[in-house]
Amino acid sequence: MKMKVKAKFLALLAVACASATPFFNNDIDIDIDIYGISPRALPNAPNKYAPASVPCPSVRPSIRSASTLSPNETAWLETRKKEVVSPLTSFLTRLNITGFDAKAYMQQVSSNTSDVPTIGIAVSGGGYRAMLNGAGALKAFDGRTANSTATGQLGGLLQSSTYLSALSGGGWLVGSVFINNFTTIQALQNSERTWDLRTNILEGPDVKHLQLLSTAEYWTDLVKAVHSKKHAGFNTSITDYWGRALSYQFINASDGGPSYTWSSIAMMENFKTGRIPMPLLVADGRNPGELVIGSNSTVYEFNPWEFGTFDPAIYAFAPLEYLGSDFTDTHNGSCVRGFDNAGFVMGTSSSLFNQGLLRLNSTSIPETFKKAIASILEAVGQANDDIANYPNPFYSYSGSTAAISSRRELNVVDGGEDGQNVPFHPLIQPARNVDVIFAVDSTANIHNWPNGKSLVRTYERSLNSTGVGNGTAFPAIPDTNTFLNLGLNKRPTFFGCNSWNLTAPAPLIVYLPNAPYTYMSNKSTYDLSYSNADRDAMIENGYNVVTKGNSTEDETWPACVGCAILARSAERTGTDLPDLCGRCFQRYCWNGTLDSSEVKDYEPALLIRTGAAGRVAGAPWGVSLSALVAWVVWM
Ligand SMILES: *[C@@H]1O[C@H](CO)[C@@H](O)[C@H](O)[C@H]1NC(C)=O
Ligand SMILES: *[C@@H]1O[C@H](CO)[C@@H](O)[C@H](O)[C@H]1NC(C)=O
Ligand SMILES: *[C@@H]1O[C@H](CO)[C@@H](O)[C@H](O)[C@H]1NC(C)=O
Ligand SMILES: *[C@@H]1O[C@H](CO)[C@@H](O)[C@H](O)[C@H]1NC(C)=O
Ligand SMILES: *[C@@H]1O[C@H](CO)[C@@H](O)[C@H](O)[C@H]1NC(C)=O
Ligand SMILES: *[C@@H]1O[C@H](CO)[C@@H](O)[C@H](O)[C@H]1NC(C)=O
Ligand SMILES: *[C@@H]1O[C@H](CO)[C@@H](O)[C@H](O)[C@H]1NC(C)=O
Ligand SMILES: *[C@@H]1O[C@H](CO)[C@@H](O)[C@H](O)[C@H]1NC(C)=O
Ligand SMILES: *[C@@H]1O[C@H](CO)[C@@H](O)[C@H](O)[C@H]1NC(C)=O
Ligand SMILES: *[C@@H]1O[C@H](CO)[C@@H](O)[C@H](O)[C@H]1NC(C)=O
Ligand SMILES: *[C@@H]1O[C@H](CO)[C@@H](O)[C@H](O)[C@H]1NC(C)=O
Ligand SMILES: CC(=O)N[C@H]1CO[C@H](CO)[C@@H](O)[C@@H]1O
Repeated sequence: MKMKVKAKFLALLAVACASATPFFNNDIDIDIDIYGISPRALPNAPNKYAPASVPCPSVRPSIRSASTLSPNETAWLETRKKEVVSPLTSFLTRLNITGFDAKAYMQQVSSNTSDVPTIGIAVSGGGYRAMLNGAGALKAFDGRTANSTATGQLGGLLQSSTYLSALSGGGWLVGSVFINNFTTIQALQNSERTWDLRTNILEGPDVKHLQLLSTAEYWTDLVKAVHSKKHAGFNTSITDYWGRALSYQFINASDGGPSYTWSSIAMMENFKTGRIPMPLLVADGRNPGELVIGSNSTVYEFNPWEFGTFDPAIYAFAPLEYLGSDFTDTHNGSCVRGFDNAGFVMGTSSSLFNQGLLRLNSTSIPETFKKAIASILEAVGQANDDIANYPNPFYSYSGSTAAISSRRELNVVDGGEDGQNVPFHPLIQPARNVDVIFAVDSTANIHNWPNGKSLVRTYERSLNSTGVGNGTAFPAIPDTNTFLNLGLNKRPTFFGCNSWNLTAPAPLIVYLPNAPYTYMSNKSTYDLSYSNADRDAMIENGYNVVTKGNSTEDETWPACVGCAILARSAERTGTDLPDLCGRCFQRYCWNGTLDSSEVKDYEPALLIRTGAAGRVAGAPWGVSLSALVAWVVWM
């Protein structure tokens, strides 16, 4: 059976490749809202997936130093800061912080926007597990979710946030939400054209009856798109195929929306007017043959306007819309647009999964099929199969190191490869002044549960403040054994409660580790298909993780979330928080205690065993079936 599945797929690949041309005649690109999701931002690329030369705008796009935020972000923040006042006031009021007049406080601080709490949300990587667990968190934080504004729930936090960062599988979540016009998780679940994870991504979407798309046609489309980029003169890599494939699952548009760009988010009406948070995707830098370790990686961000990094090796940003252009001082030709394809950006941040595509080739399959694959995926060395090729925007940029400025190409890899799998980096930049970060961690450390390692990595990196940390600060984080021994990976934990114990201003971290509330959500990172029931149970579990089972585990949890949000702001304004907050910090803050003794194992059981989700989790089929599917396809 195993062989048969592979052979079938490879045969289709061969067909797609050999007979590519006849399929290349349906260029109709229609986006009609027939599935309940509004058409999203802007399909504004000049030539679909292929980047194209365009006249440069009157002010030539250029590289700028990272010493300040971009003028675009600075202007947007002004707008956003005013917009969050109303949702944050309602949210804090609903949280029922006894002894604290949220309305009066918000009224007081709204006269000076720098006193208003700046909230960030960070969603970790970890494949579909991370996407779905993160989706549960966002669904719980989203005031548009049914019942989320009821007592004991956290709806409204998303509307009160300024930043939403993600990487890898978390990036699939954030990309799905933003590219589809800041849609809701429920809409992504309901739509027939998004988040259908029942079929493996290699076979294409299971909407054949709607799109008349067979697996062969699907692959033909992927190949056609990537070749169009190549013919436009750009180096391609496996990440291009991967990004195209992801788009069919995440972008609600014909042919996986080849014209949607990440930079078009900046042009969305609700974003421009500051009504939704700013999305940030994270990726790492790595040159061929190099190792990236947490303490010396270059961490890039894609924000709606720019691509670049605050790290000292580059310390610069390039205009995202014009990525692929020649930014050297002497250049005066045309510019390039359309390089920042939304799927390609999501694919870049999750390029670790490219290895799945390659593994197919390294088996005992007939030679003809291997050749077909080789011509599709191109010959890349095993060591570089996770690399996304970018024309180096920092080529000859004098502010970057010689190792960077001398390269024509920039190699960008999965944002989790340095072990910092929770994308704190953009949110701990001093220029952004974030007060509190809700960190949703779905990392696979021990039996696919997190053990705090991602936080340890970010903490260690921040300790080299004059080096690679470049002025960032992070609260003290204990070792991973302490996480397990004290159960800090099982329930929400706050880090950095005592700002006097910090070496420099740093946000308070509300750590929200993936844990089994109503479902055993420790699915393998390489589980690449989920039934709708499993998908929804994962999302519901994520919802319960961040709300502590809608506060059934602790009825003061919502108020404690409020205290965490207010902590830094109250300090700035010299405001005393009520006794309730003191009790919250006593309960949820890590207080410096260590227990580093060796941990034998960690296999938690379900916390809440009620409802349909609990029953699904109890059935052995849920886990073994998806594991089997993954094995059949990938091994
Ligand atoms: C995006 O969503 C907003 C809010 O729901 C809506 O007002 C707007 O019309 C939508 N934009 C598009 C292009 O569909
Ligand atoms: C970013 O700011 C520049 C001016 O500083 C402006 O020309 C450009 O239109 C802005 N970009 C967006 C997407 O708003
Ligand atoms: C608010 O909290 C108090 C105790 O701190 C509790 O008595 C009251 O019922 C709560 N109100 C709501 C609406 O949950
Ligand atoms: C606004 O608040 C910040 C931080 O609390 C303070 O530094 C600044 O002086 C205030 N600005 C005004 C105009 O009061
Ligand atoms: C919302 O709450 C109502 C009343 O408690 C309940 O009937 C309904 O099923 C809930 N909806 C969801 C989506 O939980
Ligand atoms: C990071 O450290 C490793 C091991 O010391 C080294 O091989 C690599 O070149 C370094 N990478 C960067 C970006 O400095
Ligand atoms: C896959 O196998 C073919 C045939 O053996 C080979 O030519 C090609 O280089 C391989 N591709 C990769 C990416 O290893
Ligand atoms: C700090 O970073 C600098 C530059 O990246 C590096 O040379 C130095 O070895 C680092 N120090 C530590 C203690 O890691
Ligand atoms: C919490 O509320 C959400 C949405 O109403 C629901 O899906 C979930 O099952 C609830 N959790 C518990 C433990 O009842
Ligand atoms: C710190 O927390 C540990 C458990 O995590 C607890 O045993 C200890 O009593 C706490 N210490 C203080 C001073 O609160
Ligand atoms: C306070 O800071 C020290 C030194 O950075 C650290 O070892 C300790 O764990 C911190 N305590 C808390 C509660 O964060
Ligand atoms: C705060 C801090 O150390 N900033 C430095 C970050 O890196 C750039 C480039 O090396 C320096 O110019 C900044 O001073």
